[in-house]
Amino acid sequence: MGSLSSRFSSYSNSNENIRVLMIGLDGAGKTTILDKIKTGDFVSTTPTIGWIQRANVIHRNVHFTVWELGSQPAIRPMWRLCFDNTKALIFVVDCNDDELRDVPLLVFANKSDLLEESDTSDMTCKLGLPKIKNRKWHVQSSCALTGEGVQEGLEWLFQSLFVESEP
Ligand code: G3D
Ligand code: MG
Repeated sequence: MGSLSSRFSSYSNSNENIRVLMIGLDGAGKTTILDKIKTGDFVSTTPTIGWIQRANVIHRNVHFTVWELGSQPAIRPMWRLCFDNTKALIFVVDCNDDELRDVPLLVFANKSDLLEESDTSDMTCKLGLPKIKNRKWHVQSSCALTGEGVQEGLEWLFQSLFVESEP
């Protein structure tokens, strides 16, 4: 593996496209972000193709292709078709979603059986969860195959919904 600068220059000196997938709930603003990318000064536009939309962008001399994937349940099985050679993922959240604004957030750090250590603190920081102040959140290590951690996660939800909110 090369250094950061050599990897950067190999991308910026080539015509290789960095493939990025953009997902998120319906209405989160994905298409708007994609449109913004398309109408920027440094962007070439491309047509919409059904459940998937694309925008090309050159940022710091590197070519990115951002694909917005539709989020309807019928479409989600097709996401996997786009995974090949994907280098990054963008997840768009509507931070003004009033209906979900205060609800507790449970993150299952699943497939913990595939890790030697199931320490979730690193992932918790990478997800930026400690910065969330307006809702309760919890990361639960789990293995859905054995059920390990699943009940614990539900118990946390129960506690945060019914016990801790009691006067
Ligand atoms: P999606 O592609 O994720 O389904 P869209 O979402 O890009 O279609 O956006 C859904 C709605 O959110 C649109 O409004 C859009 O204008 C609005 N929207 C997107 N980004 C923002 C933002 O940053 N701020 C605000 N205030 N609205 C935003 P409509 O009314 O067209 O449904
Ligand atoms: Mg859209």
